[in-house]
Amino acid sequence: PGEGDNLVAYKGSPSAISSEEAVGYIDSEGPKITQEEFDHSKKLFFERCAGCHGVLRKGATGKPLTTDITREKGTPYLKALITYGSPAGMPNWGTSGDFTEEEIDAMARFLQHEPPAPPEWGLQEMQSSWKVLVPPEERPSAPEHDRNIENIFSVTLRDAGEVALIDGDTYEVINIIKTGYAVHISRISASGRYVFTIGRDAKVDMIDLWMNPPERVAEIKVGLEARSVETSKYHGYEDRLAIAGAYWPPQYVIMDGDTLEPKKIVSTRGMTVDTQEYHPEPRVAAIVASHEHPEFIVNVKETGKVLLVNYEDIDNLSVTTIGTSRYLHDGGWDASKRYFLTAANQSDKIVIIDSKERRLVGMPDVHKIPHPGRGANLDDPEFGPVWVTSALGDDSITFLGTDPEGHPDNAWKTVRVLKGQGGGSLFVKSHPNSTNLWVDSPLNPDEGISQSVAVFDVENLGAGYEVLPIAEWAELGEGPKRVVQPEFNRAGTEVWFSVWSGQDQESAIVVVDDRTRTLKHVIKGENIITPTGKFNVYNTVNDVY
Ligand code: DHE
Repeated sequence: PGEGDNLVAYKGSPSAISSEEAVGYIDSEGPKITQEEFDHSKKLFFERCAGCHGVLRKGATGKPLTTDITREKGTPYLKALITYGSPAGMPNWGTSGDFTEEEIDAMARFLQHEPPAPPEWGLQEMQSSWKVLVPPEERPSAPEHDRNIENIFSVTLRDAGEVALIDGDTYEVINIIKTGYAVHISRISASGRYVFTIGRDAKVDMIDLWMNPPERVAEIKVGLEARSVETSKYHGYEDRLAIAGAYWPPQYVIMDGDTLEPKKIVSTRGMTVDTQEYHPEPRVAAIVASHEHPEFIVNVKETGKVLLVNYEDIDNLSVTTIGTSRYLHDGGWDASKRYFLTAANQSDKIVIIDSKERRLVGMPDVHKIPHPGRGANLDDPEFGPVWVTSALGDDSITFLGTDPEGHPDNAWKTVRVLKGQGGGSLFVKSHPNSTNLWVDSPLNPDEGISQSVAVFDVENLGAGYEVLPIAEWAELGEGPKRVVQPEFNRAGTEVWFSVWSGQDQESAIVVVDDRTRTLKHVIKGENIITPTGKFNVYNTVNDVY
């Protein structure tokens, strides 16, 4: 039993690390394998397996595959697992036709040899990849165009290695910008001027929205593989610093906010929170900028630690380390922007950090594999302010109380669980000016569910949800057409969805009128290739969701 193409597209995304960079040897303890089989298995491992099992196979979303374990399991067991997958989430690489029988046989033996390791990436490598394309003194001193910058959207064009900057007032594509490979997120500097993108290949690009058209002004590669970037937002530090977190090597780097010059690199290798044993590959997941202190809040996935990295004096760096739970992934602020809520996905918990007092305030259990994105903040008619997450593993949509002052009995507890269309949900979204809660389900194996969204009326949550056939509205040809990631416009009157198809197929962005829940506009065309994440300038700067 496999999980369908949608989940494989998510979990089995190729690592940006080229397998040739990873050095490993056939060792005498492992079963017989030819050099050719070893090299091909190494390539397949980086392409399909490293994302879940980790480059060093210490495990995360996928089980650990270190040689003490794989040698005990043996070749026949490993072959069966790779062929048929498992109910725990391992894809069925054999019966799906992705891997041949020979590839599976070689992979089962490869896994019983020590894992090949990719190279490190320190200051020297960062400095040689760093380019200031337009120095600060040559940049405009005021916007060179009269577009409404606060309503521009930065849209990931995943498989094209680009972002599209789209005018949210006119739906015009302002510019398409070459970036790193498969940009994961865009974040915007506190002034709203600069967009920072992070490629899967750990390339950060910095775009100046004041230029006409907006263009890149600096770039740097902070590692071999990464997912997160953020910029300083604390009062007095606006636009001063940027930070990027890497999957490989496991580290974060603090950079100059004007030029991306690397200033301080910090490794995240260390002990796990629970068993307190050394982990060689604790990947950096979500990063947000604190509004309470001059700090970045950094999620370290495999060790289960949240770091509050104080950037006041980076030569004497002070970091508050909060032990939470494994494996930290994505998250966002509550409506007051004091509490950071983040998913520990494999523990089925939401970790809640008080950024003002710098401590853990709660770790409520939620349903299977929470995946909030940045989450959604609502005013629940019965329970007051709540933060919402959906889930990958089942159809639950969980509401957590976030108002310790006005509603102390509900704070940091699950107050309500709604049933959505099904599992495979990645993102929820709302807006202070909206009474709707939008829930996607792009990874659900049922096409009807992955190509539509559910919308709940916050004032009448008992009434269930309405389903909107977003992909159908886009009027596209063949393709998976997964509907992913709701994002509001500046005014909170429209919600934008990506219809994410294959690289050679037609995709689109569908704009829905939030109040009437009807189609307002479709943005498509040859240059809208595999859109996924969308980041509205105002909402991203101000953490409105
Ligand atoms: Fe994401 C956020 C990691 C697959 C689209 N994703 C994040 C964050 C992390 C992460 C750590 C939080 C960043 C932050 O806030 O600083 N994502 C990973 C993975 O490790 C994973 C599971 C597998 C992989 O190999 O990348 C993965 N993610 C995907 C996809 O397949 C998605 C759907 C399409 C794509 O573009 O690759 C995808 N991830 C997104 C989006 C966000 C995100 C759109 C930001 C959501 C937001 O609203 O903030």
